[in-house]
Amino acid sequence: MFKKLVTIVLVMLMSFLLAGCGGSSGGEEKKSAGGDGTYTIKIGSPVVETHPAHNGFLKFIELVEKNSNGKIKAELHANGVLGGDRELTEAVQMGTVTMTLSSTSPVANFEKSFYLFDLPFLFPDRETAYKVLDGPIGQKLLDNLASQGIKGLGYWENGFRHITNSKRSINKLEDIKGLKLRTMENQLHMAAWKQLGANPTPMAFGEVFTALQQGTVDGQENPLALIDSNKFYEANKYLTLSGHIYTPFVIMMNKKFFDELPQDLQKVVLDAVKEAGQYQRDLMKQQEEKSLKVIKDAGCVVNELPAEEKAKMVEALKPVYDKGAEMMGGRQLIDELMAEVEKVKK
Ligand code: TK8
Repeated sequence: MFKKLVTIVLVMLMSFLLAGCGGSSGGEEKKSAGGDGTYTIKIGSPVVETHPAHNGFLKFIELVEKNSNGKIKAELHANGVLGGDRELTEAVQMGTVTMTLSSTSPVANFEKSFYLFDLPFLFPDRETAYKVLDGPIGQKLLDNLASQGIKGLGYWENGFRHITNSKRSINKLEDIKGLKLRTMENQLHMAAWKQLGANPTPMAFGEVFTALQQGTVDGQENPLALIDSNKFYEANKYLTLSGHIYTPFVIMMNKKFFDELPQDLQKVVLDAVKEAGQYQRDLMKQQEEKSLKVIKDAGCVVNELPAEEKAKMVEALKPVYDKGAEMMGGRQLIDELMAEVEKVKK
């Protein structure tokens, strides 16, 4: 009898202790606030500290800490130490990281509407890209992330993508044929390079430099600032300025964390992302010329894809739009975006 009583008491004690650990005290939803009522944003960044997106995060931190009167604190884990685009997006979904940025291309594997920005030659210039991204279509895609447990906060700039390789200058479209090109982990990018006769190899960004150095791939394509910050020019002698796709960075936060912020602090976060984004975009414009000079001074052979070849590339990549419509479940978003581009472009 005594033994039975002890067992019942022990079981009751264990269940009380477990409830204390697993649930939140008082039964209300577990809040993101720390014991002192402050909120800590743990930021994971996949880019190196010499890239303007790092400065963008530093500006964001300065703004949220100042404008929240210290109620929000932020810590930045840079240089991809917490992972690349995919790992960080998954970490934000789980809440083990509060906030990150990623190129939109890998995010398309989580939310298919983001394939929209992988369509070639979508934007004539960066100002048009900004207006579309900061307008209703950009907002629609940010809202679509909610189904993934992610609060889309805004867009910063990665930029127009150009091709580097170790084999040859690309002076005409045929020169692309047979090149082993690293692509982002994105089916539309792979389809585009296959369409041009290259051999696309999808790979996380953090593996690219080694793959180029070891010759696993002949080349890759990225904006100038990343070719510079990640020193791809050390492994690739040839740079062809093609500008074939404009890739945004999408700024993402764990949705539960954002929803649990008081409304005034939600506005502080959104305003800080917007202001830091404007700052980062301005830095990117200045960086472009600097990066091109670094690449040229490193001895790279740099050429602009001739206009007539670019026109052939645009024509050759038209089927990618059909593939994009298939991936996104219809052409509606594409048609909306192209109408928006016509409306806002200079
Ligand atoms: C950085 C990547 C990079 C992207 C790529 O994490 O993977 O080539 O352009 O910016 O998102």
